[in-house]
Amino acid sequence: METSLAPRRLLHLVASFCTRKSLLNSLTTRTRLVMTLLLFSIALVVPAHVAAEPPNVLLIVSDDHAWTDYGFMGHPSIQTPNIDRLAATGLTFTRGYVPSSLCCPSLASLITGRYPHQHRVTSNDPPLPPGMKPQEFYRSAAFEQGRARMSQHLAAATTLPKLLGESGYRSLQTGKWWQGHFSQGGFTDGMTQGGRHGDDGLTIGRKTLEPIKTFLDSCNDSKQPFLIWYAPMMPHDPHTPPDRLLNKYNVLTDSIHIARYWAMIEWFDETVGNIMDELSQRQLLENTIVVYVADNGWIQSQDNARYAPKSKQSPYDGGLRTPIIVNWKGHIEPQISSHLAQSIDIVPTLRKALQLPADDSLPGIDLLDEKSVARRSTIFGSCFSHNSNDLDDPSRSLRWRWMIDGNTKLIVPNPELEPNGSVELFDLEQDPFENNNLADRDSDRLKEMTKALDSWWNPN
Ligand SMILES: [Ca+2]
Repeated sequence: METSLAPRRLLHLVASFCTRKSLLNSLTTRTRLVMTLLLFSIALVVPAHVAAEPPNVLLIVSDDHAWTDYGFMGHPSIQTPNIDRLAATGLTFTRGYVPSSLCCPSLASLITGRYPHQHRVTSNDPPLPPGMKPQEFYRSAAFEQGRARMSQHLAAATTLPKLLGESGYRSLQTGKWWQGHFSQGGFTDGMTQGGRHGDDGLTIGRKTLEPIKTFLDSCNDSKQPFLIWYAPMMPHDPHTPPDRLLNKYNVLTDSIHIARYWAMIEWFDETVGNIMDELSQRQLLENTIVVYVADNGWIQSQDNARYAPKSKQSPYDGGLRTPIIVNWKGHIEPQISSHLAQSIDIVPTLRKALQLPADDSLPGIDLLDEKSVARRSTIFGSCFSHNSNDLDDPSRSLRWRWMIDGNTKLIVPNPELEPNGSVELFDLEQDPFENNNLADRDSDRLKEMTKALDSWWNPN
């Protein structure tokens, strides 16, 4: 990339050559005609809004990883030196959030910049027919038809790969991907052939990083800017870390389940380091925007391999909160920010950084715009059932809506799906693990925030 002649620079060189008067006079009419045609043909293939050296994008998406479980977030045992370095040298939001604490809707929001009720990919799977067991369901026609409908919803929203493809980018899908063949998300290259949540793509990170290296070689050959979607199923279960890492953590905790989860995180961190080294060796760091986010949280149970309450699938911070990092060497001032950020901000942030036209219909903001970030004090989201109840009507699968205003969080259950749920209000500064429900003690605040939540999205 660094040594190649980008199309726009080539266009500039030909144009300046053609307009030198003395040179023009010395050329034959035929040569001048050929050069004019060359100039015209290059102008046709270079989109007008692409900068001289369009930056590349690397999206790193951790899977089932709690906001507390990083070195730089203060965890006493887990070591994540590579993500720590990304955080220390980038713009890092320690209070980032995904709108939904489940993989599929969270990834769909990340790649479209829209809330689940807007893109309508609200759940991991289509409706489960009554009496059918999950393993039978995954092989059924009902499952295939449902997935196809979900993919139609995603295709109707503009995805980041599709958007960048219009500007001459190539894009590689690796790891988690729920919406059929990778091309359905607008990727030009990819690993997933259409299996439930990634099939062949799920080997990335755990077994190999070769597809990423091959893709970088290929983009270098074709002189095209790129987007890489690195969403390995890590630290997501199965928690099968290498023995060398498991042994390291096994002596730090009494729970083998916790040791496995901690070791998975460091294993994932190593792969992040490998990819960053690859970019560095290719001298691509100064022209690559690296974005980091987790798709949802995970609190490891002490005594079994599952997750504890108040994490994945829940409306609590253990499921929703994640650090968000935007790192662009030489272009973004390193900073740790305690302002709120959301995964739906990533698309508008990249649109601005890549000099693409803004889309006013997107609900997120540009995270590189300090004033916008400081001005916004409220964020919103919603959590839905694992299997959808209605693929076209998000309200039928809704479990909870939530919002944060400053440090106050409101959670409102949907009585139809959560008949035993209650409205909850927390002070996240005093009570970051949401143990003390203040809803009965602060009715004014509750009323004010409920009104704001209903203005955002009221499904009734
Ligand atoms: Ca996940």
